[in-house]
Amino acid sequence: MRFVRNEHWTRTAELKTFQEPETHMLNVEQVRRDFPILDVEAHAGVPLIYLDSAASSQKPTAVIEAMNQYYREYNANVHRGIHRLSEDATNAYEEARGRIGRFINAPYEETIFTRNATESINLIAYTWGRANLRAGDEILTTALEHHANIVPWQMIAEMTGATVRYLPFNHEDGTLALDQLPNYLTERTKVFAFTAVSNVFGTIMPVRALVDAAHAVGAIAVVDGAQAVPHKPVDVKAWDCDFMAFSSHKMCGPTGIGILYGKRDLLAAMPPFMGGGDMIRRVTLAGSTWNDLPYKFEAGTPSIAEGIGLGAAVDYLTELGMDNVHAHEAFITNYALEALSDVKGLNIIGPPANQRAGVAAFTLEGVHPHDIAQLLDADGIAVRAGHHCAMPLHKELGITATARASFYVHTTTAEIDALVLSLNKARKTFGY
Ligand code: 7TS
Repeated sequence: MRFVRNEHWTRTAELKTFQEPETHMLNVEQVRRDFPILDVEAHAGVPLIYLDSAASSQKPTAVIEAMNQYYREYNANVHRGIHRLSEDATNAYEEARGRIGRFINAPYEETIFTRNATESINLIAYTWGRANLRAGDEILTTALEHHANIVPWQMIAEMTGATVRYLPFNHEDGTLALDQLPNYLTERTKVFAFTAVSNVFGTIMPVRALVDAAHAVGAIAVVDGAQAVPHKPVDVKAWDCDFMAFSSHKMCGPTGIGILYGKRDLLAAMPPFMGGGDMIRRVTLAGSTWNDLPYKFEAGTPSIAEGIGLGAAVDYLTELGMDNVHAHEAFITNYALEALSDVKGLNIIGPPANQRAGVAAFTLEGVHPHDIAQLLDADGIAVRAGHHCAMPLHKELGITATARASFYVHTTTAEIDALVLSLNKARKTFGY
């Protein structure tokens, strides 16, 4: 047992002692100095405890500065001018693409800039889906997905006459009901779209096994990597997935930019997503031909500062080491699950710590998740409350909402201790 004292807290709490794993190599105090927002007070005199990285991560100085530098020193459009600024901007933007691709082991021409994971999945549904799906075909996704991996498939099913099916999950631990997979993944299935990590349960999915199962019935495998790429090493070639989507803003990068990875042959055979500048080779009044990959899928002036910012985020995470990022989150998640289990009436949904990424969604008996979030906010603690864009998941569980704490490279055990104290306070406020 040890006593933990957090500057912000006037009382001390008795909490369990955890041994830091040997692979845990992040110097968290040093990491915290990289994030200027962590010095900002949530309210006057109340320090910020940011436990909402699964919704959007905070940004290190290196990312903010890379974007500032672009605007201050070489702001210009890319792929167009032959003047110095435009050349510098093009080089920085395209070099960022190369580094982002290497981060997930994707070749340059298979690394497509989009606005976010949502747009990446829509791009696949609208282009690959419209060209390849017809009545009688099935799209398989799962009942625990984020809406971004459900709604585009429903829309494309409506357009093509295909049917969407949903692999159930095990309610007690938030894992997929893999024993039922043969009933859902059949020769009618043309696409199997699933998340690598659940944004609510935190479940880490067996991606390679699911990809192999999809390929065994002749389906393509689409991986939603939005909650995976920011938190652990990801290698799209080792996964052998056909497509993978993720967002910059959840991995220390800016909003407004994301990535679609796709296998070259599939991308080459797909029609473009949007038409306009940059995505064409030649335009005549009679018709147009398309640019090479990856530009064929990138119509119009892109998010240049954001691409450069994501490149800086990838550099930052690479410098920390993704194995270390993952190890730190595993340590914090383990600590959090133990510490939260001491809060009376608190029920955490999802798997045990060893199968879970840095997410803990929970209910607290007698306190609505929105009230939890509001009471935590008064103590400077930022969590998300609601359905987390996973309404079917919550409906399956028979609940409307949960509160969710999520962790990242800067999360400390002291912050978890503060969360536990604040939740106990909330419980007492509501008379439980
Ligand atoms: N897929 C998963 C698994 C996600 O968690 C999210 C965002 C998305 C896709 C969509 O990402 P976007 O950047 O395109 O919006 N998840 C959350 C969340 O859990 N809380 O806020 C956003």
